Amino acid sequence: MTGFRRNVTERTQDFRAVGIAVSKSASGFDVQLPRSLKAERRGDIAVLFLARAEKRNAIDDPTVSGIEAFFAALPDAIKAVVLAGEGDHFCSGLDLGELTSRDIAQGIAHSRSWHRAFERIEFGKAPVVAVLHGAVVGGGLEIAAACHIRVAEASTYYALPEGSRGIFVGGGGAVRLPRLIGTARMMDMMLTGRTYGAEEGQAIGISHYLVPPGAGLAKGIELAERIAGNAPMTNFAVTHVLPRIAAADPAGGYVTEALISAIAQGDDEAKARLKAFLEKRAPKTVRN
Ligand code: 1HE
Repeated sequence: MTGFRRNVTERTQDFRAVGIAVSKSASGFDVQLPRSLKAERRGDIAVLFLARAEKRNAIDDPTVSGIEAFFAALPDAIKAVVLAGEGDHFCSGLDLGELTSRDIAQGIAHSRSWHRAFERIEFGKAPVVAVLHGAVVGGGLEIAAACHIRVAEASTYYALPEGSRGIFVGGGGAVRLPRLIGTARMMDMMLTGRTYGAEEGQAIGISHYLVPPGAGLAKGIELAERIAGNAPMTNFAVTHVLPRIAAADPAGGYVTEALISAIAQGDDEAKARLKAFLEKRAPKTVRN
């Protein structure tokens, strides 16, 4: 049994313990997803849809567990993932209906379950491109922030309505969003209910790409295909090591950078790609 297969088996037992059925699904993934999630495979790209449009893709407990299970069991052959939402909105955040019955200890456990699931996105096996449209609010913005690349359609808007609901972010937003947009902007969004439209979101760095209505998925897949074409070691270095270097003290960061750059460079894939360039078989770096 390979290491990866063994990990999946162990995780499978964990997911059975929390009530997620695990089996080889029709779409070719090792996870039976809750009804609120749908997965498709397009070659070496996986597309995961938040599929609870009737509740504006509000994230309930089965969805959180399903996200964790999906990313944990991602096949080795999948080189990049696209995360999108069905219906008119990407995601309306936490399922507010579940909130009223939780005590404090359950609230902590719930927040930690989001942390685990989103950590699987941020530090998983493959880079993730989020395709955003409509409401990207509360936990919706938190899950978008856990992805590596964000494509926003023109209908996208961002909000953190936690302030007005009497709650606080709990899906890692307090860590990820200040890094993305700054603590001051996040404070403004939470204290005053300020929203940002798609163009403003692009200007302040929430999204990397701004596209016309309906063009998000195609753009997300195009980017995922480009990502999938990179050397796996480079994708690992960018998604797992770069954020750790960025969060490290500079002295530790420089050493880690030297180590990972030597590791990437020493990989056969890097050698083959450099040789291809020097032999004029690889594309030049031109403006795209
Ligand atoms: C929901 C949710 C939800 C919709 N939880 N059920 N998030 C929010 O505070 C945002 C709350 N949602 C909204 O403000 C609006 O629904 C939207 C602007 C996103 C969309 O409006 P609209 O007019 O298209 O839909 P709707 O009529 O408001 O909602 C349709 C249904 O979805 C309706 O249920 P129905 O049974 O009456 O049909 C809504 O109740 C339901 N719905 N959003 C539960 N969020 C880890 S901590 C994270 C903390 C947070 O995320 S706080 C932010 C929560």
